[in-house]
Amino acid sequence: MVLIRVPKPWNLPDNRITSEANFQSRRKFVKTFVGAAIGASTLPLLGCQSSQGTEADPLMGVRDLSFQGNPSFADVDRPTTGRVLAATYNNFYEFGGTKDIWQNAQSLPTENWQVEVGGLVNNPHTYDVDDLTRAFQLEERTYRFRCVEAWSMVVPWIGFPMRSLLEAVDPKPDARYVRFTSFYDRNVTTGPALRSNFLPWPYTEGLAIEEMANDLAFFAVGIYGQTLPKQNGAPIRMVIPWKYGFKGAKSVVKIEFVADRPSTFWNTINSREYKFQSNVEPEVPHPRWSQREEKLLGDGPEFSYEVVPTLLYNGYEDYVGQLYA
Ligand SMILES: Nc1nc2c(c(=O)[nH]1)N[C@H]1C(S)=C(S)[C@@H](COP(=O)(O)O)O[C@H]1N2
Ligand SMILES: [Mo]
Repeated sequence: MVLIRVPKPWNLPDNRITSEANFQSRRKFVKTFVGAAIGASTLPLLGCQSSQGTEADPLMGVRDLSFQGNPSFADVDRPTTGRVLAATYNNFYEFGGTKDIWQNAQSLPTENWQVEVGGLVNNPHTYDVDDLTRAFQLEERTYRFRCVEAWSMVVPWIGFPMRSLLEAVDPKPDARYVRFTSFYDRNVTTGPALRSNFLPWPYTEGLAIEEMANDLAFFAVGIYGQTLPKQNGAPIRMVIPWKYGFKGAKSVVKIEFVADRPSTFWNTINSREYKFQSNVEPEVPHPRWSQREEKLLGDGPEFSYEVVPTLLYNGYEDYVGQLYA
C-alpha cells in the first residue's frame, strides 16, 4: 500500500483564481476566497470518509499499456519526478483550486470516452479513445514540464504525436488554429473553485495549426508506463512541452479546427497574465513573479523540490525555435 501524505503546496505568489477575483467586485473576491479555503481543508477528509476508512491510492484504476520507447525522447538532463508525487500534486481546477485534488478527481467518468474532432477538416470524426490508441502507434516520451506558477516536473508520457491526428482529419486550407475542450459537467466537476460564476467553463485551450503539427506536440493517454490517473487528465490530454503547463488541457472531449484564434480559459480570465502563446521564456516575467527559475519536483513520493534554471522554450529551442523566429 502506498503511503499517502497530501503534499503541501509551497506558498506561490499565485492562487490564480483569487488574484483574478481582484478584477471583479470585492464581494466576489470574498466569496471566492472563502470557497477555496473551505475546499482546501475539508476535501481530503471527505475523500477518506467516502473510501470508508481504507486509504485511497492515487494510482487507483490505472492499467498497463503497450508502447515503444522513442529514443529521441528517452531522457532529459534532469531526474524524473516521483510517480506518486506527480499523481498527488496537480492543477485541475474543475476539481478544486488547490494542488491536492486527486481524490476529488476520481469522480471523472472515463468509461466510453469519445473525442469529437471537427470544424474546418475534410474528415470530421468522433473517436472512441480506444480507436485512437489502436489507430496510432503509442510511444513513450520523457519531457520537461513547466507550470506557469514556476514549478516543474519531468515525466514519461505515453501517447502519440498530435500530427498523426491532424493528418487523419485533413484540415482545410483555411484552418489556422485548433481549439481543445476539456470535459465539463457541473454535476461532476464541482471543485470549490467552481462555485464562482465568472469562470469561463469548460476549460479550453488553443494552438496555431503549425504548433499542433510540430514534432513535440503530443496527446498523452498514459504516464509512467500505464494509463493516466484521472487527476492527470485521463483518458487523454494535451502535452505541449515548450509552453506553460496550462496550455495542455486535460481530459479532452472536443477538438475543433478554426480560422481565427479561439478564446481560451486562462486567457479569457486574465489576458495580461496568461497569454495565448505562452511559450516558456525565462526572460519574460509573469506580471507577479519571475520566470527565471523553477522548482523541479523531486524524485520521491513526498513533496520536495530543487531549484533549477528555466530554459528558453523549456529546453526545446531546437524543435520549436523556427516557429517563432
Ligand atoms: N482541464 C484542465 N486542464 C488543465 C488544467 C486544469 O485546471 N483543467 N490545469 C493545467 C495546468 S495549470 C497544469 S500545470 C497542468 C497540470 O498537469 P498535472 O496535474 O498532470 O501535472 O494541467 C493543465 N491542464
Ligand atoms: Mo500550470
